[in-house]
Amino acid sequence: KPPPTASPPSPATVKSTPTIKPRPTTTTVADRNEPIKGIKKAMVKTMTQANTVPHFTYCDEYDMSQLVKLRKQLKKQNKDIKISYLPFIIKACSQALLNHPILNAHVDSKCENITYKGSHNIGIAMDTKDGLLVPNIKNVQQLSITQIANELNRLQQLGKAGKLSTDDLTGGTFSLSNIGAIGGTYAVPILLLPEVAICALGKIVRRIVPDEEDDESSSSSSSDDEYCSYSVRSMMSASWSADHRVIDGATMARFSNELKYLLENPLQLLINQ
Ligand code: CAO
Repeated sequence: KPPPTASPPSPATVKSTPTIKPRPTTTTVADRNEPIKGIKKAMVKTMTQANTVPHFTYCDEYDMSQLVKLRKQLKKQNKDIKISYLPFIIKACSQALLNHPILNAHVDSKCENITYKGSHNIGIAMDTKDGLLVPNIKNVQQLSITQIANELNRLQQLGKAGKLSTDDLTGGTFSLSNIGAIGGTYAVPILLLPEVAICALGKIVRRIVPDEEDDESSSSSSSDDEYCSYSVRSMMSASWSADHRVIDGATMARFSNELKYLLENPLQLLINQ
């Protein structure tokens, strides 16, 4: 008799301490075959196609300390609010895209035309009970951070229930994959064609980071010939993949610098929204 199929844990329940299964009592367990169908089959097709496009990956780290503080304050003042980091990141991406419309574009299958998309329909990779799905939040450029949070919660609930609609799953123009919600520092994401850019966000981790300028409030250590001041910061990696046929590294770097500025100065993000 084949062993029961384990359904993947829902992302919100995945904690850093995994549940380790006890050692099996039987000496051998039979192999099990499973046909690849449904969403998994769709993933075979989309990923294989995407892998024919020359990608490059660009990585940076963003200091999320101020945003972590801001979200903590918000949650303290509004006990019922469900807001993760993603709504801020999604809004910041949209604000940065306004200056870099080439990253919110589609390329046709023969790579003969670029369509600069008018709406920022930002796709969010979701680890749903059916597997990897990427629903998108429509017209992010017009939404407030709270509206984005509500929409994200709606999509997450539908994903959990296996009820995402075709409308939710189509029309994306740019994508984010928050693998850090589960764990991990870096991931090389694969494009979701015909989009031209996608980012994998790592887990926000507290790290000792040297200060750029001397800051009397921070801790310090000294060695024989070197003085260094440092702080404990909440750092997040961002790994971008882009379609290298139409996007160059400099464009990606400029966009990422702008996003970094907005996330590291969240008041700027709030003023602009
Ligand atoms: N670093 C640290 N903490 C994070 C985090 C990160 N990068 N991302 C989320 N968290 C925190 C949230 O703030 C939340 O904490 P609180 O309970 O204190 O509010 C908790 O982790 C759970 O977050 P969440 O998963 O409910 O919410 P989210 O909006 O950040 O992400 C979703 C939603 C659907 C994108 C996510 O659950 C998910 O499925 N991620 C996996 C994506 C994936 O599989 N990518 C790979 C694609 S390629 O195979």
